[in-house]
Amino acid sequence: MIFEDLPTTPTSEELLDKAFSRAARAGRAKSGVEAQESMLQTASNVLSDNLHNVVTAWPDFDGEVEPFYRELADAVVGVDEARAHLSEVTWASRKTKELGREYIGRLPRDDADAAKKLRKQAFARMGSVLREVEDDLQFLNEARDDLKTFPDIRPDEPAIVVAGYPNVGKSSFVNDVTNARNETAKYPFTTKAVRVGHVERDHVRYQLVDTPGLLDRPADERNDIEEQAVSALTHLADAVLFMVDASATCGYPLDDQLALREDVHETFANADDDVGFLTVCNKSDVSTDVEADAYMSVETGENVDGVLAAAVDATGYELELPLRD
Ligand SMILES: Nc1nc2c(ncn2[C@@H]2O[C@H](COP(=O)(O)OP(=O)(O)O)[C@@H](O)[C@H]2O)c(=O)[nH]1
Ligand SMILES: [Mg+2]
Repeated sequence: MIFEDLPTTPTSEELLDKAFSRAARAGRAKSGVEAQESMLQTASNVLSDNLHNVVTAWPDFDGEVEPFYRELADAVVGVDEARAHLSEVTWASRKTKELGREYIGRLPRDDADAAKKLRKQAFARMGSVLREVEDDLQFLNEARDDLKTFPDIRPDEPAIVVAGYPNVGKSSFVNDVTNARNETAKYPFTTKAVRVGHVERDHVRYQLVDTPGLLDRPADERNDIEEQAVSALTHLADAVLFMVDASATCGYPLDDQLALREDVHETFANADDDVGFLTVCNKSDVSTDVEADAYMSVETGENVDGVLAAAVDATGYELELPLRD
């Protein structure tokens, strides 16, 4: 996952502590004007390099970040906002470097007291530069904490997104056919865990993505962030498996379930007219009283494999493989 390796962002306070304590150590190794010069050089390097590293730790949102993750990142932290904060930090990195150069150039050759005064002045100015980017560093650190919690979904592997009202059996299905139990992660904007399970067919690894809190209720009940997250999912999905419970023991009338199906179908079809769409009636042990592409019971195991095979088919992924008859 592209945001997994983002390091913690240091605070202004931490950076200044680090820079000034290293500078003090460097100063103690020398004397007179040289000591002041060494302190200036050290503080300027530590600040400038660390600020630069904060910026380079972030991926390029236009180049390296897959549309799915980019849109999710945009929903959660705001890509333009993150960019603006990063460019402030770039400014601070340059500024602390420049201040070091400027003050080293102004140091007198033989007046240690005057040199010390200038060095202190430079440190004070570096301190104000760091205070100016305090909020930017804090924003980036919080953004990093949010982005790190993204579920590990692989944009390069075909994905089957599982949708449908709560309690129709989505998680039961994903758990049953995959090894999903241990692969859950929370989106920062929902308290519910996203389940991603994997299953291999003909040497291709398929992902089954269960998205509680997003595709289990009508679109008009989603907030902006959830809406954008759904849009991010449309970049990812090769097929949608829409699950209904004709028995309505899930607690939602069948009519509502079918209305949600139209919602979800429209959302995904509008984004990508190649996306496969499969309506599956689960709980066939209780009721099959609905028109669907397939019927199964995760409870009894009836036709679960058939549904998985149909979902894999619906991704159309095999057809894209080269060297296939
Ligand atoms: N009778 C019956 N119950 C099922 C079946 N599949 C799942 N359930 C039950 O339905 C409930 C909700 O299942 P869950 O997988 O959590 O639904 P989700 O909210 O859509 O993820 C659980 O109590 C399951 O045991 C089925 O095929 N038949
Ligand atoms: Mg569930």
